[in-house]
Amino acid sequence: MTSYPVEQVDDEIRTLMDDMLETMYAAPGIGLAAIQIGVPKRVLVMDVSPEGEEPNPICVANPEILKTSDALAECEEGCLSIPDLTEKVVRPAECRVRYLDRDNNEQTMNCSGLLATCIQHEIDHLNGVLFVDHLSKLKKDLSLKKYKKMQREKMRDMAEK
Ligand code: GNR
Ligand code: NI
Repeated sequence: MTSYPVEQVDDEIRTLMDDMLETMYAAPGIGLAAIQIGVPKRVLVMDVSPEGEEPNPICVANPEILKTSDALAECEEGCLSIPDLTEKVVRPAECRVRYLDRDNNEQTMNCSGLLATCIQHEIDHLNGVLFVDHLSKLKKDLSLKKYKKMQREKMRDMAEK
C-alpha cells in the first residue's frame, strides 16, 4: 500500500532512478514513481520542461511535503497507471518539499505550476493514492465506468486486427 523510505541514495538507488527516467521518457510522461515499475521505495523522478527545450530531470527520494499553499489549482491529470484516462484534479497550487537528491544531499524545493501538480501526484503514488481518489464519489464512479469502457473497446479493437 505505501512504499518504504530508502536508507540513503546509493548506487543501487541511482540505478533505479536512471531506469525510471528511461521508462518515463519512453512512455512519455512527466513523472514516475518507483512503485509504477513495481519497486515499493519512496523514490520518484520528474521532468516538466516543455517539449523541445533542454531536459531537466529531477530525482527525488524520501520526499516530505513541508507546506502547501491555501491557493488551489486545477489541472487535467493523467497517469501512466490508468492509461488514456484524464480528469481535472484540484490540489494546492504550491508546495515546499524536502527530499534527498541523486547525490544523497538533503534539498528543499519550492514547487508551483505543473511541477507542484506533478510532485503531489507522484508522492500520492508512494502512499498508494491515485488521482481519481481526489474526485468526488460520483465523479470517481463515472470515471471508472469510462475507463472500463475504454479498456473494453481497446480489447475489441485488438481482437478485430
Ligand atoms: O505523464 C504524466 N502526466 C501528468 C499530467 C498531469 C498531472 C500529472 C501527471 S503525471 C503523469 C505520469 C504519471 O503517471 N506519473 O505517476
Ligand atoms: Ni501517475
